[in-house]
Amino acid sequence: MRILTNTTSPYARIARIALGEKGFDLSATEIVNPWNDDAALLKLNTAARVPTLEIEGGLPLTESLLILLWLERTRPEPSLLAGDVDRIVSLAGRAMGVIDAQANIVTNRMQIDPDFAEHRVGQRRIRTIVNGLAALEADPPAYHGDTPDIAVITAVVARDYLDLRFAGEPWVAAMPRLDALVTATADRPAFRDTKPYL
Ligand SMILES: N[C@@H](CCC(=O)N[C@@H](CS)C(=O)NCC(=O)O)C(=O)O
Repeated sequence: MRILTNTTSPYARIARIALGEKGFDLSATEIVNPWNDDAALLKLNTAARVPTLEIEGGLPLTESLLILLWLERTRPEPSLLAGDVDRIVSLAGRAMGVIDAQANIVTNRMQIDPDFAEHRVGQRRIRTIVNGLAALEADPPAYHGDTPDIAVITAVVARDYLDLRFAGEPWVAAMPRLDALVTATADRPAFRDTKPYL
């Protein structure tokens, strides 16, 4: 098994954390630049996006949440959905909304228009980030020190990605409870080894 990733993608980080928490060996991780149409990536994934996971037999798996679905089915323990599954999925959806808005702004700023965030759609994306993080801060996912569920994973990924890409923006608010979640999970190898960097 090998995973193609870059060092920044929140989607790839979600898959990598899940794989790590499930006990998969990620030494075959390959760093690629999806925007350069890396040949190995294009061969496996017509969308040329990370994460792309090549499983035994060479089959490519793509889409972070589908990779989580596949993982829960093929290696159920430890579960990333243990506990109140309704609440976990609901909170993870909220965090994914934040991550999608973050990635949308970053992509548009880098690839199309540095002023994207000033436009109407950019403003909507910022609103999603601000309101989504505020809601998660008001009612954060619970972490008890054992295997984190997907609500914890996605909330931590969203919080860390905010720091990576949006530090210093005027609309970024304090979020001590989400920061505490980041701190509480920081020493877990799956989180520590996938901390994003530019
Ligand atoms: N829905 C996909 C999104 C993956 C995605 O957009 N990855 C970005 C990096 S953050 C990428 O590879 N972008 C390259 C491109 O869009 O061409 C998932 O959940 O895995």
